[in-house]
Amino acid sequence: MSMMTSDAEIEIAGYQWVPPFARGFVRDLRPRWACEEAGIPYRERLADVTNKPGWLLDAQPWGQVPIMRDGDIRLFESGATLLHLGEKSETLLPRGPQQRAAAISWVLGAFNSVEPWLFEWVNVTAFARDEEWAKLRRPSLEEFIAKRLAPLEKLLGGQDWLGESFTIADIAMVTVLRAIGGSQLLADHPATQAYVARGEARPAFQQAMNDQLAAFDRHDPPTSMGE
Ligand SMILES: N[C@@H](CCC(=O)N[C@@H](CS)C(=O)NCC(=O)O)C(=O)O
Repeated sequence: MSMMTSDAEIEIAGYQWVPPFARGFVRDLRPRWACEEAGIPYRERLADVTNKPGWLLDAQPWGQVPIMRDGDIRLFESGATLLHLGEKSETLLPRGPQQRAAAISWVLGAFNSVEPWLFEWVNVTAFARDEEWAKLRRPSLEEFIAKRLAPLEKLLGGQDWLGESFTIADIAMVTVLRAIGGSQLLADHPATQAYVARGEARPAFQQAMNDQLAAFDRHDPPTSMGE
């Protein structure tokens, strides 16, 4: 069941249209997914990525999504939205002190210690793939990423989620790892690959994804960016 409803306290901002390659990867997926897991109602507010509105530029230093409102409270950074939603729901963030500390640590670990390298990998293998520097960088980057994946592979070989139960740590890590979905790099780490698939198979993930994609279907591409 979609938790989207027009009169919800929580507002999550995303884009009304993005090019096909970006669909399903826009980071408002993270708080949407968290709301679906916890049964927290939210409303969406959609911006034009080619002509960003003042409300987005004013609320996010780099004019990016997601941003979130909760009544009068305004937040930016997808990680901050997950931590904020975690405070509202024990399903998302366990209350036991050690489990809670571990979940928060993994959220930051996903965004600080893993995501930057995977972001660079997408750059090197897709956006800049024809550049000489990208070809030169790829082997050492992949070697480095493998070192970041090794401890995950070990942990996830023995358990389904990063902690004792599914938490915002898994929303963070699964959405980060999806950047290398379908790559040999991920296939070389079968337990981690299975973990990503497990996350993506959750009904809450599917609902969040469907709701993000539905917005793109409702909007025409901006005139400056035909498909
Ligand atoms: N670290 C930020 C990254 C946000 C981000 O990269 N947003 C992308 C969409 S996934 C965006 O708005 N890109 C358009 C732009 O930068 O102009 C977060 O996690 O919230």
